[in-house]
Amino acid sequence: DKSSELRPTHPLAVAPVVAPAASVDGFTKQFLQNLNFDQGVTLSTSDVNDQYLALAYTVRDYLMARWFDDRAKQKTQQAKTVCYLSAEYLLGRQLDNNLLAARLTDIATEALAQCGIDFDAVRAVEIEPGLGNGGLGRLAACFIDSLATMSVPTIGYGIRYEYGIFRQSFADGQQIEQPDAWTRMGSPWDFAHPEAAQTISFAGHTETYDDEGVTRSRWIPEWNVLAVPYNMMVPGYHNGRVNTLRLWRAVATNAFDLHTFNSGDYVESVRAQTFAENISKVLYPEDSTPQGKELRLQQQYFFVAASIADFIENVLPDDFDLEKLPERVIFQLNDTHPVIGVPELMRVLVDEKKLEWDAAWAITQKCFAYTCHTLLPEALEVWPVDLLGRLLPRHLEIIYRINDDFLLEVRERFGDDEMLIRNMSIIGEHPSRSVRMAYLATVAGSKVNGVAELHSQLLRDNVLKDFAQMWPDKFTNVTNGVTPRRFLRLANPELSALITEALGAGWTVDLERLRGLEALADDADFRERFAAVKASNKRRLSRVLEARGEAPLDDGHLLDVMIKRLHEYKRQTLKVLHIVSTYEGIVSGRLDVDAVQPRTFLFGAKAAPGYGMAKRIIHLINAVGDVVSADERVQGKLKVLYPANYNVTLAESIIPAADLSEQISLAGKEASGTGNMKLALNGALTIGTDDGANVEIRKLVGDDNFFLFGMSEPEVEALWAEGYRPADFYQEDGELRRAIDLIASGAFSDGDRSVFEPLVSNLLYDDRFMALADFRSYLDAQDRVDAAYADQDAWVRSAILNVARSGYFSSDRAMRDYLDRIWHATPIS
Ligand code: 6GP
Repeated sequence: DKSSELRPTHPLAVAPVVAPAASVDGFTKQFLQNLNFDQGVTLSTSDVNDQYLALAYTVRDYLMARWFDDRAKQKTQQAKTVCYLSAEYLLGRQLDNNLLAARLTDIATEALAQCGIDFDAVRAVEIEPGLGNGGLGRLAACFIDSLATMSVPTIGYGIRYEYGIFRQSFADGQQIEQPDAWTRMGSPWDFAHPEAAQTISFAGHTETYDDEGVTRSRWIPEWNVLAVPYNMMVPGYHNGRVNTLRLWRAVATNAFDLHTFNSGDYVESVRAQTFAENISKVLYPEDSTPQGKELRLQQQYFFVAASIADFIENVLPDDFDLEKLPERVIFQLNDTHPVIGVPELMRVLVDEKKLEWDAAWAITQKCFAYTCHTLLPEALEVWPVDLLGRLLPRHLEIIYRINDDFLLEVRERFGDDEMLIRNMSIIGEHPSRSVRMAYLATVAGSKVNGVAELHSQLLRDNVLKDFAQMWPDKFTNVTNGVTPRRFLRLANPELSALITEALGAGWTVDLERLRGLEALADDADFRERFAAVKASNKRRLSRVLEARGEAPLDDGHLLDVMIKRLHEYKRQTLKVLHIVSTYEGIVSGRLDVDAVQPRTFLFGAKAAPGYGMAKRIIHLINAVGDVVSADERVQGKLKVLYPANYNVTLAESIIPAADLSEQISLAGKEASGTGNMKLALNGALTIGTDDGANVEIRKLVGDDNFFLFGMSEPEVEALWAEGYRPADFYQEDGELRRAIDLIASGAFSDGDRSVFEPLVSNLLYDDRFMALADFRSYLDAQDRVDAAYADQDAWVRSAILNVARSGYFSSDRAMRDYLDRIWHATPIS
């Protein structure tokens, strides 16, 4: 038989794949080979992008053998796999992270030097894959890093958007968006597998049929698209493990629209293909405020259906008994975006695998868990019933059935309380019939978690109150975390070296060890070295800014940073009011300019392109910055910097340099925040409200090392209930009045009062996020900041204590909490 003839016999063909020698010579050889044979250039004819790509291929070559092993194990092992379903992964640059994980940084540095190549120039050409908007996407990236580092079998599933989050620039201070063609110069970190594509269907109708005496449903779809997987390596830190991030790209099936084609309109029939490929074309740039567009639902179903099919068909062994599915997988729903996976798994189990409904539902409920990342009511996704029914008719039927069964259960438990039934129904009736995805996720999920203690409590008390009463044990909290590899070890090499010298190297995977720094906070020599690192990081940031054509940083300035998406609830406007008020104080003579603490206010933020108010706030920040930075009366004491296109890469330069971290959302609105953790971990002190994870940061670092201000969440509620009138605060506070009047007067818009009028009247007559109510308290806290900064020794001590006490905010700890409380999975060797 022919198959025996074709068995491999060559020794190399049957040997396991091995990595190249981990030496400078081995690395150099591999690198030059990749330059020659993959890039098709010699060293002398190569340009910096060739060098970057060849270097990336070389790093891959070292990780490859372990990746093969770990993927093979996934089939044979009995361990449970975490399938993280997320529409966003905000990965940041890969090169340095992967070198670090594979212990290749020093070898690569030496190898490139021996090739006469400037490593920093090579690093600089990498375009980060910006496949996410903000916190939710970056969290997913931190989580998969931690899971790999902890040797937990994991597949991250998502979408390979052709265009990630837009590139931001400013024209006359206003945001301009440009498409982010991140793969334009090559994408060396992912591997396309068109042969492993899944066919994903849409639209059409459903019908019932007789299946040997059983009436079953089936879906007759109208059109298909191929989901082509792109695999990326997710290397663990120094543990040899390589997990997989599998991102799906939409490609048209080769089934042309035959009717159009035969009618002779070739061009029209090709257009049908581009229609299908639109699905993975672009990341929706909305953050915390979904638009409810049909294409978005297509994206969600597309990646979730492909992922579930992939896991069942390709990751599980053949003939796997699906009753045992919960032993082998947990699908973690990163917010509501992947929740359509719930009816999809039901459809697969009931329609395709022919399981009984009840058995399928029991399996499904154990296979999903849901993380909520917001509290804003407008951020909870709902899909109009007619839209969902048109695109996914069978799924709508399944959702109705899930809802019927669920409401029956509610009646059994709580009686015929029609109000309660209406409030809890997965189908909302007002303003029009729609599917409430958060409710579907809550009903289906084995667990529901918020992302900080306060947030989880508010979910239980408000947003999902009825559900929490029905199923108290379903609800839990896992406070977010950030990866110490990227956000301390890579972003802050000098502080990392100082910490390693003091505590040994183990802190990178056991961040609680930073506690050991507490004792050193009282050591004058250590404080001096810590301060020297901060100063050096400021110089580094200054060089980065200059290279981008921005103003450099001034010596002796307190660096005050607010980096996060532009959103009204985050209250960048409150920050602007502080700046304008200080400026107004100087120019009016109320403040003695010689006594003012020099400060640089640094903003980094993108606004959703359709979010008018957020874009006006960007304009205001830039306008205020131009005037304040240039006014001679200020004598250079206040500078405002707003580098365009804030992203992960820029964050890695800003965070280590920051002195003060602005976390000033209205209490009860920021689910957690993770920038707050990164900044504290790098020795910035926080000025913040009692919101999100700030609450936990303050508890851990101590009141003396945190500047708390503003209303608490219950106080916010009370003021709303009483009737909030922002104009009253304006009338009563002279400084606030003068700051707002200055903006209204046209002082920042060449005398044109109309430019910021909508913003001013919004503050005075609406102010949903109560900036005016917290203004006085905020300014008082800023005075405390200035006073504290004047005592540098005490400030540095506080900064060290912030680092020492932030170990809890490692995403490794967060992953342990998920494993224990939600996933019931364990690391494997
Ligand atoms: C964000 C939350 O706003 C932020 O507070 C949190 O730290 C982060 O998620 C990670 O949990 N939410 C989003 O980015 C979002 O799109 C729907 O929520």
